[in-house]
Amino acid sequence: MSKTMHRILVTGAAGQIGSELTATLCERYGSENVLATDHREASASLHEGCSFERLDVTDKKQIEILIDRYEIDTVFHMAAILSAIGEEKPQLAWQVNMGGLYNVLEVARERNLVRVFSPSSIAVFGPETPPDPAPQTPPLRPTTMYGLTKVAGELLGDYYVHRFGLDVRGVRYPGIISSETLPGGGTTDYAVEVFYEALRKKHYTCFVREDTVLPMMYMPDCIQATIDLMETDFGRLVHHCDFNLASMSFSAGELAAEITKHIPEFTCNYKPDKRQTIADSWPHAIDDSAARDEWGWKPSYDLPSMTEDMISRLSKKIGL
Ligand code: AKB
Repeated sequence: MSKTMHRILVTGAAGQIGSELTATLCERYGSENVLATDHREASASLHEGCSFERLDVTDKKQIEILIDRYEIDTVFHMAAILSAIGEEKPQLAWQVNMGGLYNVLEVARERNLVRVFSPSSIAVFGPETPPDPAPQTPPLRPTTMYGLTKVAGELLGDYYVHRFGLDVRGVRYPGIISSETLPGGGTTDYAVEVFYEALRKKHYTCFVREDTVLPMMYMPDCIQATIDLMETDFGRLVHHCDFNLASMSFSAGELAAEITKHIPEFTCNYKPDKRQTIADSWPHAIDDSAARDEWGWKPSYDLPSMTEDMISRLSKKIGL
């Protein structure tokens, strides 16, 4: 049997996934048991209920102090520099993604924590990966700094499992589509931006080609997967830090066409920029049979149901 998570620290809690994950963890484990942290000041809604502290994950001492002060036993380590910013600032991406993860794992090892979640990404794949679908264990040769840090992060997490007996787990997130917090600095950000622009301006200029197909997932499925994996009994797991995770795959043009069903005036044009090269290096679809077999992963949303829900939530949020 796995040990139970009681006192949880979330890094990157003001980010796209971190903010919604923190809210769900508060509901599930009690907000008095969740500590949200981020390198920037978080919005007031994130503070509601749970404690918030500023945390720079590249500073190990700061992590140690918070883990001791709040008697933390579990870390969801969501802080990272994503693919597009990672190409603009590769040195920073290495420092935050590798340095931050190493610090978290070391503090977790030294204090014998119950569990660490260390997210990975479809960015671990590269142009040599079979794209339709990407298998669970192909040779991993990414061409971005972000992808490279995610491959090293998966290997490092698995090393801590086997060498030190630390319970570290992670999934390879596809592009995540969400209505609460905007993504920042990723290649798949167009799949969120398009909704805001469709509602506000009835037009979007997309930074990847119309025929660009990438694996995507709606936030409720993303949160469900994260929590399901973390609550699975350790004994069921063969993989640890590198689970492929799939939900839906569509082209930028197919997404625009789906939005047009709800907003008939919406138009989209395509002006690929340097993020196209990153998108072209990633697979179109993902084989997630290991996640399905080992911990029962099953997504709930597809392109039509995600689009309908996004439009309904964003219309309320932006007051339309
Ligand atoms: C990005 O685009 O960099 C991220 C990811 C797929 O990990 N959304």
